[in-house]
Amino acid sequence: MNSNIISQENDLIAALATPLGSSALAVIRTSGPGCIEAVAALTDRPASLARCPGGRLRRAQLRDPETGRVLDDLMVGVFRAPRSYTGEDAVELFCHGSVPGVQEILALLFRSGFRRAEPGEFTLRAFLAGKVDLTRAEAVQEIVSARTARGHGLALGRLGGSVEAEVNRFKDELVQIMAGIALQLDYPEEETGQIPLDRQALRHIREGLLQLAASYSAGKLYQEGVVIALAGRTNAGKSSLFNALLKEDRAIVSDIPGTTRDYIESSLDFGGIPVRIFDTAGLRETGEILEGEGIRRTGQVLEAADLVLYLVDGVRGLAEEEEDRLDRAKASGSPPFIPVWNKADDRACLPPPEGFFPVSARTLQGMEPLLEEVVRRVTPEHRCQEESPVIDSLRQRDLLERAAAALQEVDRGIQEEMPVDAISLDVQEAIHALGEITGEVTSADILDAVFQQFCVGK
Ligand SMILES: Nc1nc2c(ncn2[C@@H]2O[C@H](COP(=O)(O)OP(=O)(O)OP(=O)(O)O)[C@@H](O)[C@H]2O)c(=O)[nH]1
Ligand SMILES: [Mg+2]
Repeated sequence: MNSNIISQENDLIAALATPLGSSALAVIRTSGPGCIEAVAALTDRPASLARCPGGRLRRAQLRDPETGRVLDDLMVGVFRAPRSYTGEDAVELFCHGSVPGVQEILALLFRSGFRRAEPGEFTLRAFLAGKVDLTRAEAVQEIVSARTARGHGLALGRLGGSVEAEVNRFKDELVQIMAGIALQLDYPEEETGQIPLDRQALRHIREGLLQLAASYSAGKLYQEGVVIALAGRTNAGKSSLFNALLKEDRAIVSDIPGTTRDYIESSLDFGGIPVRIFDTAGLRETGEILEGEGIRRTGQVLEAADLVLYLVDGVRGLAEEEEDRLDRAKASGSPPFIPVWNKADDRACLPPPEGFFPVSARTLQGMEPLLEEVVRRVTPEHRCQEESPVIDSLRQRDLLERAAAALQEVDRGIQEEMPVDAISLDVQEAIHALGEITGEVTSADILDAVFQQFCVGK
């Protein structure tokens, strides 16, 4: 558990920063005052390592001081406070990526005064040392868990301080307004003749806050992605389209109806959006038990999907029960679907009904407009421009909304000509919420909640 890690700062921590498995290299991270000497004492060159300037790499042998046994021949990266990730003295061990080797080195460190680092503890220390604000600290984990290049790029922007800068800009404006109010409160008898609260400016800030809050849906989209399912009657060409989208021969295609019995899942990158795509069993009334089970599972996949591509075999045309099914789905809006008219390459293909996208899973004709429609449908209203920051933290979104709600109260207060000191409380509430986003004001509970989501070694 992460609780109390704040009170434990300054002790020596260590953790594996790379996945445990066979690899060329593994990186073990350590941090804490005195950690350079502590690691140096476990090597064949304790004195020279202990004197090593920060930002240098040294080759050394790691030895168990009790037995003298060599555990690894490795590179030691030395960082001196405050010029390290955590702001403390820190050592990174670049050792061979052997599972038992890494475990032995960690065990040696834990016998030698180091404690196993909690998830996110290195970044927590960086935050407590004032090296990063909370939005940048959160971005570290968001980078690690990014699933597409676009998601990665957005998180990298946040690490660069895009969200911090935006939030601070709003906060500074509010602090200015607050200063004006304070002046008014200090000299109430002096009629300055000015309205101390610029309603227009406040509304502008509120809109900006809401816009940043709304970018969460885009941030979440690029980070968590969407589920797309292919559905339709047997032989409509779902598996063929699935393979065409994946550009690999993944699902079995045949002209025997009921080829796909269970759903098949794969991952794709659609314009930077991570997509989990499902090929499902064809829908039809069936007496066969196995196929019935497949259709039942198809139902589950369709319920969970963010978007369904509903395929119709354009040569066979729409079945009556199919028309009903689509009408019902359209009326209820659930699940959201795009109707697709497949086999457009076939001479016998009928003209597609209104609203259908004609494609051929075989020749790939019509695929581009279909894919554009898919991206359009899964992209939220908030079209994020390349430059504007996008948030990916529910915590940040809630606080932005809280600040915006407080500003709405301010606006109402002005409208109702409430006393300035009452109004100022809401301005303060908005400032406080923004301060919580960057971690300027924060509690141990909040930090626990944020850093618990991290990987160990980050
Ligand atoms: N001409 C033509 N034939 C296609 C196209 N797409 C699929 N087919 C053929 O249609 C038949 C069924 O294709 P599948 O992809 O297996 O269809 P499915 O919807 O997955 O079928 P089930 O798994 O049985 O539900 C196969 O013979 C495919 O070669 C297309 O775009 N054009
Ligand atoms: Mg199939």
